[in-house]
Amino acid sequence: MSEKAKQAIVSRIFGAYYSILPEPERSEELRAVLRGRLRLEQQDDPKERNPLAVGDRVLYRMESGTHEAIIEERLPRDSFLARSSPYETHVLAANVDRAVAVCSFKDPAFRPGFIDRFLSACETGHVSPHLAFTKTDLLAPETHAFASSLECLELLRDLVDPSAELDPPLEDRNLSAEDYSVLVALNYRRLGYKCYFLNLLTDETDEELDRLRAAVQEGTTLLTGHSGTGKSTLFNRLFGNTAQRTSDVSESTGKGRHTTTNPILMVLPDRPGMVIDTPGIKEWGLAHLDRKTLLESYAELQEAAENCKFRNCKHSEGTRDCAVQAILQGHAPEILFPERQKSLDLMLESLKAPDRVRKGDYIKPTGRLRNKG
Ligand SMILES: Nc1nc2c(ncn2[C@@H]2O[C@H](COP(=O)(O)OP(=O)(O)O)[C@@H](O)[C@H]2O)c(=O)[nH]1
Ligand SMILES: [Mg+2]
Ligand SMILES: [Zn+2]
Repeated sequence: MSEKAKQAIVSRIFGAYYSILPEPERSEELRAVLRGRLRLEQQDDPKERNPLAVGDRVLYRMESGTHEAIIEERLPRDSFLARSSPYETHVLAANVDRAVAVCSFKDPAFRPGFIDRFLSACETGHVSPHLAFTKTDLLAPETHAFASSLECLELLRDLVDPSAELDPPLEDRNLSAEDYSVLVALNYRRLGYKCYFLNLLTDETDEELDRLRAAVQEGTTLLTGHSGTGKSTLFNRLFGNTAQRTSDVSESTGKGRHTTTNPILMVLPDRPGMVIDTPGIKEWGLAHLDRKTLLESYAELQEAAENCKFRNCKHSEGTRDCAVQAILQGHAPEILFPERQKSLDLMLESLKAPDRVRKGDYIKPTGRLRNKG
């Protein structure tokens, strides 16, 4: 073991062993295990499911006389994307530059709560979020008309204005569920998030798709979203079939057949970028965040949090003259969009009573943790 340790990227996790891609070639995967004590030494968060995540940069040596690598050290993370329950934190990936949430307007249904949790996870993990809204072709012609109507524009403005009196009120407007989904989606664009409205089934050239493709050329991009929203279809539209799925270590050993819930890192030939594909994710819990961090992950509250005159303010309910509370209480020139406020209320409630699991919380503890009691 006199050889110098070399650097690699974790590309897949199979419980106790890993696939790693040696740098800088990133061509052939090695099967790797952890040096014995690494698990104990390197966890930032004791609830972390695994000491390593896909995308982690590691130092390794080859075990003499074998083809197995031994991971000796995890290098510091630039960014990470995590979801959590009160019992476990699952770091989906580390060192990602951006994450794309793929959200369909229909089949499966549009879920703004998921988007808001995704955005807060990106914000707190230093990952740049992108929102790909798919299946626009399934929207009714009336909804397409609503999306470009003056009424829609006015709603985007008035729903965040506490002094505006909606006439008629929202309930009396005959907005379909689809219309409302589009309104909610357009609000993310209003907030400055990078949004793409896509019909992935047409071959016609599409400016939105080209924009997204340009955004993912370099660096590492994670794709996520519920099952069936169009992630695989989007992947193929962006990269064709040229992307090389890294060799599947599980097939050669027969183990790890039940690891489909884990993300996979892929290198893109002819391009500098890498893509991390995640399986369909049902829930995105944020139990690893505290209340202040969660509030400050909201783009609409960040400026107020910075300008809040109290140092280290927790923005607690009842704090008089707190700039964040002023927005939440409706005393600021601009308030939260109703659906954003609803998501925030639900997330704050989850943090207050962590043992009561709600819809939207990520609850599934692993067998390992369950056995520990
Ligand atoms: N109508 C419509 N169907 C789509 C669109 N994108 C994907 N689909 C279909 O939705 C289904 C699920 O897509 P898939 O890419 O497998 O979703 P994944 O589970 O997120 O990977 C497939 O039948 C796709 O053909 C779209 O923009 N419009
Ligand atoms: Mg898929
Ligand atoms: Zn404050």
